[in-house]
Amino acid sequence: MKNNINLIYNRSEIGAGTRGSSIGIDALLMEATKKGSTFFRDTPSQAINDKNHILTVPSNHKWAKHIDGLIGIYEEVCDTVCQVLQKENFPLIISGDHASSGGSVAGIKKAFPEKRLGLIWIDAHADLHSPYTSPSGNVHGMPIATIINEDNLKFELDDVDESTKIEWEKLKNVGGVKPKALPTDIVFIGVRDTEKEEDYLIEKHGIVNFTPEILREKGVEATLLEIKEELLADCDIVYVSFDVDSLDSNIVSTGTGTPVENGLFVEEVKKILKAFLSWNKVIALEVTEINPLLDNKGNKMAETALEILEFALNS
Ligand SMILES: [Mn+2]
Repeated sequence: MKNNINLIYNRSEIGAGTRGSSIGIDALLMEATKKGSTFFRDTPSQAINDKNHILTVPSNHKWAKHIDGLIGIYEEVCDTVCQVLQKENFPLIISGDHASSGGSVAGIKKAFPEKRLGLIWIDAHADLHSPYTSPSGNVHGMPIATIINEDNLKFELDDVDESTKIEWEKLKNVGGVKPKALPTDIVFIGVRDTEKEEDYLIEKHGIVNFTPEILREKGVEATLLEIKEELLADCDIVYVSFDVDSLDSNIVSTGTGTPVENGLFVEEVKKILKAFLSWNKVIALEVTEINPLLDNKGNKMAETALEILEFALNS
């Protein structure tokens, strides 16, 4: 457990393909109030200025929708995360869509440019697309590409116009360091819904992916040990990103932008997050992609995220 947490709410949902994840943050806070949880009440917090108003106008950037707005979001998230870290506090970022995490990592790298940064990505997806390979143009599928500076031009499918190319370079440059992490310093947990362009990068860079099956075969404890003692042993600091779509959509709910079945169990994620929050190398956590508008079971995804967080945060 970290005792110096500073909450950062990023209600931007401009990287997502479907609207509603901005409300995910308030669904979580509402649930906490209802359950009598005092964590959010008692923890210092600040909010990023979202730019969700731009979503009423169609984007000019077909293969990186609203990337012009996202650059500002990345910059503000970057500066906020950096300031929290410089005060020796622990940023807990609760974000609408997962594009946010590129800004979070930029902020970590801005605060610690000399440190080797590892990433633990708990997600159904690999988030490795670029505007050149994305099937949708939704930037929440691209944050790792911004972090490792990977365009994957070998699989160039999309006809990306010059202005989008310029904005994409700007997005990757936020925080002033490029790349922000090495692909070999990324560990996936729960990734099970990828495209062939991403599979190529996973193989090319040798990114280790603990799918739900592999996690169960190895066991949670052994997996955690392998991550800490082997895979990320040479990293100085570690960022953990928890996309709620890593959870099994049949067991939990469809309350997230891109729900995927056959995912992680709630008990597994509880144990994983609790273990990482007690690891001194872990310096920031992000929780993202709760979308109550898509939830088939009321507010189940926000309730579940609260249950996981409460468990992980209490020592
Ligand atoms: Mn994601």
